[in-house]
Amino acid sequence: MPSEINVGLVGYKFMGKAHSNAYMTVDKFFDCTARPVMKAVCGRDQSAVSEFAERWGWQGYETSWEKLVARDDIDLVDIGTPGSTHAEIAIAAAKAGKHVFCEKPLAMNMAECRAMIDAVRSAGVKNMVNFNYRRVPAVALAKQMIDNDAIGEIRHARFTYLQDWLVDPMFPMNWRMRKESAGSGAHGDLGAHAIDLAHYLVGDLASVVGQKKTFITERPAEGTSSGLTATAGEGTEEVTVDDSSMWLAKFESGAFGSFEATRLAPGRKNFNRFEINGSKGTLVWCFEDMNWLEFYTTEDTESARGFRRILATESSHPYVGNWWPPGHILGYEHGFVHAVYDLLEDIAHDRPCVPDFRDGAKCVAVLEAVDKSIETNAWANVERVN
Ligand code: SOE
Repeated sequence: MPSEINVGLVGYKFMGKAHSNAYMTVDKFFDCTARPVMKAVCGRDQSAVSEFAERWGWQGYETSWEKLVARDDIDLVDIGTPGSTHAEIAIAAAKAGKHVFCEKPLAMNMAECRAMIDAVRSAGVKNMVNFNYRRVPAVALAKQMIDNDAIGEIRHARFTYLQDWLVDPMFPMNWRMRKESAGSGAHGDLGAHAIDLAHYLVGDLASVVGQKKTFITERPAEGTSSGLTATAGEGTEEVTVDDSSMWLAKFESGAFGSFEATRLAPGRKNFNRFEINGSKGTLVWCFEDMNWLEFYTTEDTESARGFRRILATESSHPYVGNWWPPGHILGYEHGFVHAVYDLLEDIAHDRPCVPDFRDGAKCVAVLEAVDKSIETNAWANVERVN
């Protein structure tokens, strides 16, 4: 069993920071069987990536991902770059015998997903897609409660992911608004999280019908951009992805689902919310109040029935015992630490990762089914992924 896992990270912007923070922190709070060694971070701009490496505790840096992937001293390649680059890097990493951790959505389309799955399976390497919201303690608690039959048979599940950072038409272009780099807009960026939570909590989606729309079709050209901030350059550029998507779904179980993803909901910053109604109870969670889980059960005495709010910060709640005393709440970054902890343990103990590339592909299959339903103006079945 390895006592160390050497990591190479590709990408050093928003996700690069979230992942770097996770590697820096994980073995301080969690007893890792194999601790991560932050070998090298990779980016094209030498001065920016070297500064990032220094600041975030990477031993070194590379300016070509091909070089990073070929290095003998890297065990795990972590991909935190735009979606259009995931397949090429992941396939090369797997062929070089590296374990692969990849940001969501896994790839631009199902053809890329299938090639990525083939590559990791033939190489026999561990693979995980980063759906960080699964690792929020209140969400993992919801999963435990559903598995323990707390809400009974699920009938309705509503997933809403709303942001407002593009509501200003003067917000400049960046890679997230170009089809060739992002694949889709709110649909894939936010909808992917909603779909993954649906798969995790409710089960597989079977068929869908929906709409996508680009309300703001032109924006100031890109000057500089990082994360969700940007400055304008000269002129304007056409937006080639949706800024909103809305769709209905049927789960394999027979439950109904509704999904909404938008970057145009004023006041909603990172409003990733679900409400799941079962035959004897309801669970509600929203990331903007991420430590709380709401629970209603018909098993309470009738006169005392009502939603209770569970503060998921007790040491008995998933992941929490490793952090602070009860009530000392957790934040966005902790989900990434939990994901990295699970990944490192799975590698160390040679067991499958969850969610893996197959789960990432199942999510892309749903995104594509919604696109198909838009093209055909009808319900579309979700492709099965083996
Ligand atoms: C931007 O919309 C974004 O950073 C997404 O890319 C992330 O996946 C989500 O967690 C927060 O919003």
